[in-house]
Amino acid sequence: MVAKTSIYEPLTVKTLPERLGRVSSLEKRLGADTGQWQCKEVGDGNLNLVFIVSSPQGEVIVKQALPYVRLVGDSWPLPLKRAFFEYQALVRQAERAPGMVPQIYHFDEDQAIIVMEFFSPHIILRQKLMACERVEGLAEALGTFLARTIFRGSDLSMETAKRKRDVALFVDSVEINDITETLVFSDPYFNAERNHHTPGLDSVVAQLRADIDLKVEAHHLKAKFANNGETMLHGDFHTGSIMVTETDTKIIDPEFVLYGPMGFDIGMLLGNFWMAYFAQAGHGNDASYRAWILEVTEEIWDNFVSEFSHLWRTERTGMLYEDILFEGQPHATERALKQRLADIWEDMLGFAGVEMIRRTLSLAHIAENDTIKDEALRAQCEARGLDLGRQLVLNRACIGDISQVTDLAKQINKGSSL
Ligand code: SR1
Ligand code: MG
Repeated sequence: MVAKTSIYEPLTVKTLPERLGRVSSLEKRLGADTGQWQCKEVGDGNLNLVFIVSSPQGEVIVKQALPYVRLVGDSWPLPLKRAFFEYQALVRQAERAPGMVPQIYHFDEDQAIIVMEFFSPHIILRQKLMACERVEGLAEALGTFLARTIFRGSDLSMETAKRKRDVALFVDSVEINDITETLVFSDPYFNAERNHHTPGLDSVVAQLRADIDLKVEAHHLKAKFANNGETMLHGDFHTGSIMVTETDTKIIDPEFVLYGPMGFDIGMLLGNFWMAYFAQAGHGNDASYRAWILEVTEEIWDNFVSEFSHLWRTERTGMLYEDILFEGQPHATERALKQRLADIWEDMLGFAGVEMIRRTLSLAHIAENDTIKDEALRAQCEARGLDLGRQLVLNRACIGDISQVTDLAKQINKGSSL
């Protein structure tokens, strides 16, 4: 029997009700009368179409991949299969960290469409950080999510054949991985075509690109990213992939999913918090709010360590550090756990550093900096981020704990990195 396929066509607010009106899972949530459906295209990311579809009965999100990078246009083609990888990632994240990611209502592979739960009244965390608003329980939610997905997607937990099949599945996301490999680890270190930066940074950028040690270290991190498939990562875990209310935290958008090093998601996340900290000078600049951002970074790491350690002690069912070799002897694995955490810590610092550099010099920047209208002030905030990013990459083996990064960030924030 030949599989049924349908020719891909991008949705519009006009065609969506008619095209999705007969999907039973949508009918169940929105009602059968598509005349009552309201569609709004809200995609503000770099890649996809995103619609909020509402009716008197309910609301859903409809996300559709475009066959190119939306930020750049059709001169940069990008395969639709990323929707398939996102779908597969969401299924796995929901199993490993229940309640943290949107429920999937419908998936159409040919049309690259995922229909999923709409989180309301949540907003993107980046917006919250720019509005200087706190989120209760943020660090605990993020640290725990990271530990659960990182631990449970690895050989520490999974049945090894299953993990190997997953590695093979996600390794096919070549073009998406290429975006990260290029934009994060290579482009910032030379005058790449898609780069751009705030003009006031010219001399800092020249110094940074002349820093061969930095380039070499960034490339060691690239090798680790590309060749060290330790666990299933979200792959794009910045503050734009997190939705929050005052008291609730959810994770979205894992289309950059890949098997990679355990420190990557945490590094990307903390790097984005540290940039948000420096950007505060352009968003209210309240000392207690700045302190809160740094507290959150410390607590994310602490929560990650504590949940990861708990899972290590209670759920180590995979082929690594088997019970029979350790507790069974009896030789506790505490030493091995400490060493694994030390490796993750060092990688995390390096990935945070390269993320801070790429979000300032490469293609996709962060709203916290982009929305600072005063160019001189923006350059100062960005220069401080570059300063910390560079130090994290170069000195990652000598930074002992997270309070040292907090102190360094505070010290950099007092001076001029220009
Ligand atoms: C061309 S895509 C640029 C960036 O947007 C995504 O959110 C990822 O962060 C990617 O690096
Ligand atoms: Mg995204």
